[in-house]
Amino acid sequence: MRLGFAQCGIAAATFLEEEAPRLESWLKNGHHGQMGYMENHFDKRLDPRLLVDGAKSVISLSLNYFPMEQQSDPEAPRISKYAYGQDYHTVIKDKLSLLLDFIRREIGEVNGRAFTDSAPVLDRAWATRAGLGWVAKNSNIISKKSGSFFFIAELIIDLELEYDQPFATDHCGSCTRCIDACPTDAIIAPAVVDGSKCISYLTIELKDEIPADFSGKMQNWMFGCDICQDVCPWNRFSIPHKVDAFKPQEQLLQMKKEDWQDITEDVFRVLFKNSAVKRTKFKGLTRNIDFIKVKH
Ligand code: B12
Ligand code: SF4
Ligand code: SF4
Repeated sequence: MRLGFAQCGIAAATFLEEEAPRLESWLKNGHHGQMGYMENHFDKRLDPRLLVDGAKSVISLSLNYFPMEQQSDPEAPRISKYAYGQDYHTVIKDKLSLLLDFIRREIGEVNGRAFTDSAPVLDRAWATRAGLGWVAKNSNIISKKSGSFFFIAELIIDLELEYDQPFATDHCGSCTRCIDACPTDAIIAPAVVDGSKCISYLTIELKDEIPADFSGKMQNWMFGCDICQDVCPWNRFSIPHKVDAFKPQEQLLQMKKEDWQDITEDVFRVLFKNSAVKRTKFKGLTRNIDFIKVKH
């Protein structure tokens, strides 16, 4: 695809019947922790027709973010691969708006909206329905071709299209590597993650202090966590992305353990100018660095 998306599939815009009780019990059990936004728009999250007038189709797209580069100091606090470059929300929204323009030029007036991550849309449920991959035990969508290091985005439009077959098979088999490797036991059952225990939540979403129970369990992650994907055999097939905007700054890769511990707000601003890491703010990132400083 010219816009750089790796996969594309289409599903009919209908009510997500199977997912409704799963989402409800996830929320009831408090697995969203302090992510209050997950409690909002319950009905919209399960029915795209409530988000876009006359919605008929959900076009799901995946964008690879697997980086070629790594942080050079193995002792440096770790940043999740998805946040190495520029904020994916902006990068993907720009691509989706080009795609919507293209559809409008080719077909005519189409009512549609672009979504990725932040809206009340169950990105993973739509990706499986569109045939992009299966919901794996670590709850990520895995593609047989490329593993799981990709973002998911949607265009919800009022055009009826030809629909893909949902991805109905599971290729995790008897493997449990991700469940065994998760240091905080956040994967409480196959495909169910207690968000409030996930390092990604603790380092990015949680606004308070990180609870002491997690001391010694963070495995040096200061922003996000890739463990359950790094150990997954399907990610042996990951190939580096070709998105210039996702390329990390050299300075970010070269930062040593001590540089992170001494980071100033000015350096933070330069390093993370257009990055998703800005979400934690300087205060959040330094809280994380301090938390893992003594014991990982
Ligand atoms: C909230 C959130 C989080 C929370 C909670 C995670 C979670 N598992 O729910 C936290 C902060 C912990 C988090 C972490 C991460 N996240 Co996040 N997150 C989201 C967000 C905003 C909502 C997810 C959600 O609705 N959760 C509620 C649960 C109930 O829904 P769900 O996990 O999607 O599961 C549904 C399906 O799995 C379905 N299902 C289908 N078949 C089956 C079978 C069974 C047996 C079961 C039980 C369920 C099931 O049921 C569920 C309800 O519909 C989405 C973006 C979006 N708008 O969808 C990104 C998203 C899921 N995150 C993403 C990423 C990349 C991550 C991280 C890898 C980031 C990182 N490196 O730190 C980690 C991975 C952690 C993990 N193992 O899940 C990507 C996943 C891409 C992919 N390939 O799957 C998404 C889709 C963002 C995007 N647009 O690309 N995330
Ligand atoms: S991202 Fe890390 S903490 Fe979260 S479920 Fe995966 S391994 Fe566990
Ligand atoms: S590590 Fe194993 S169980 Fe976990 S997602 Fe990968 S294949 Fe599935």
